[in-house]
Amino acid sequence: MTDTTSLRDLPEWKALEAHYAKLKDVHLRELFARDPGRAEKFSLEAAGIYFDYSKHRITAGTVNRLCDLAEAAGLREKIEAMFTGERINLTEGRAVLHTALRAPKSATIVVDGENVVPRVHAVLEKMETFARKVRAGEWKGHTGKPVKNVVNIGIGGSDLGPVMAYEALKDYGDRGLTFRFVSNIDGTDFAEAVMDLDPAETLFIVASKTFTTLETMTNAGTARAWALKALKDEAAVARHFVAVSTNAAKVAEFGVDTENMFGFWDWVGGRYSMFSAIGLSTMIAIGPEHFREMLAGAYEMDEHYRVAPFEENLPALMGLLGLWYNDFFGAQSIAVLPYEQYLKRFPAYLQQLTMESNGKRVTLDGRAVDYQTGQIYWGEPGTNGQHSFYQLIHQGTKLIPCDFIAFSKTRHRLGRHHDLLMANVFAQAEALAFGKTAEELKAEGVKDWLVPHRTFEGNRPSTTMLLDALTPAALGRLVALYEHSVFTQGMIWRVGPFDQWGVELGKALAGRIAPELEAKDEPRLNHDGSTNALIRRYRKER
Ligand code: G6Q
Repeated sequence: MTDTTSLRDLPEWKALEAHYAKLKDVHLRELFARDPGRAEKFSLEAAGIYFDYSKHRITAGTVNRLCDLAEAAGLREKIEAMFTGERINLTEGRAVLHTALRAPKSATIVVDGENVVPRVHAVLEKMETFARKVRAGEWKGHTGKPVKNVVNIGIGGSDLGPVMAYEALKDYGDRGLTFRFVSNIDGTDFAEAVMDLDPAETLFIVASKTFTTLETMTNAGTARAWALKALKDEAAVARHFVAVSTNAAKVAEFGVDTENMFGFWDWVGGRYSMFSAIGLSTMIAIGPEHFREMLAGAYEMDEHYRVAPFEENLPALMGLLGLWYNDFFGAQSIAVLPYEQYLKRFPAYLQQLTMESNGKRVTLDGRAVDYQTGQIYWGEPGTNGQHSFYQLIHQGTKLIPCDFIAFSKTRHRLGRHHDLLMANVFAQAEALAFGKTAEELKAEGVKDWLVPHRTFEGNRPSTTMLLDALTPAALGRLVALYEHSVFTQGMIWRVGPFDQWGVELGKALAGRIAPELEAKDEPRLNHDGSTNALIRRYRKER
């Protein structure tokens, strides 16, 4: 494949276009009626995930053609390039090695002539020693009281993974410890997080890859002032603050002893960093053994992605199915619907992972794309979503493929709750796919004028992922599944999933306006009329 031709000129893309034209009006009812073996044919089990994709608007021919496109895009070689540490993050000149974070100690992954695996494991061991001390009450605060509260200060990739994992695995956690996550520059976030905490028992983890991010550094400064106001001694900083960063110089400048710094590397992207030292809060919450299980789960998915043929490869299939709807059916979004309360932050986590990665409009060689790239990911845990936005998915005018995520076992077997929860997830996927026809309604005696309102078109696609239980390993597998699905799509769309210039823009823009808001004398404003007026009004009212 030469990059001078558009993706849309590839014969494999054209084959999909022609195939789409034939399949677009075929109903899932018909596809299931035609093939009694469809459910078996289009379901897979790998790395502990039963992946039912039979309720998608596909045939065996669709899967073959999508896999041909992946081959033509050089996906196989690109996967290998990522896993072996090539600098595939071109715009930042970096390797992309979040997979090295979960590689076993015996693995060898070389970047710039150095095997990075021993460094990964050295940090893991340092985290473990620290986590054990905090969990055992041996990490004492400045006044000698053991630490009971852990506050993670970070934003974006340094927040969403840790808070999601904490919530997901809360029931594996030490309930004697309190965890809070502060991310927003809005002072309310910090104020509310510490309101009921005793500074003498509180440990702050300042998590920032760069240690320059405005929100995090502002919150960290506020945290230091809050702690010192009570503890009244600069020396307390060493007992109440630890840092997770790639930037030792900045950490030292902030006043954290670099002995209490947990490092990672430029080849770990922020939104891919929850398995690095950025996961320190997770490890303190669930303990080192469970953290290792989470890593092992992710590694299992990594190995599956690396070796399985695309037709049997969960992340590849997931990415290709997303692309099928995005680029051929014109679907703009995907709903992620975990039927598991502990995964309540999973959709928010995925939004960053997917949209910051593939929300790009130019290819890696800088040409504007002439096809759709990154989809909008959104969702809420079931069954709550059913009483809110599912209406639009069932009967609205938009096509929204759904990812249902469910678990056969619950941590809380209370009466019929779990069976009812599962009944709901199965029923939703069934109703979306098969709908309810006017004939069926009439046969039920529904009055004619009501029939259009109560008709469900169906033919709304979904994947159902069924896992045994939400364990640390299962969470690791799920996260790696989505990470690699994003990679699959990014490589086919030819975009760079590992940079985020849009985020950098935000960082720069706010820096320009802040002094204008804070200036004593009326500043000379050079923005557009709207922005100037907003700034003036705020200055008057603040
Ligand atoms: C993630 C993004 C972004 C980043 C935050 C925090 O991929 O780069 O969300 O994680 O901006 O950055 P720091 O960790 O450097 O504070």
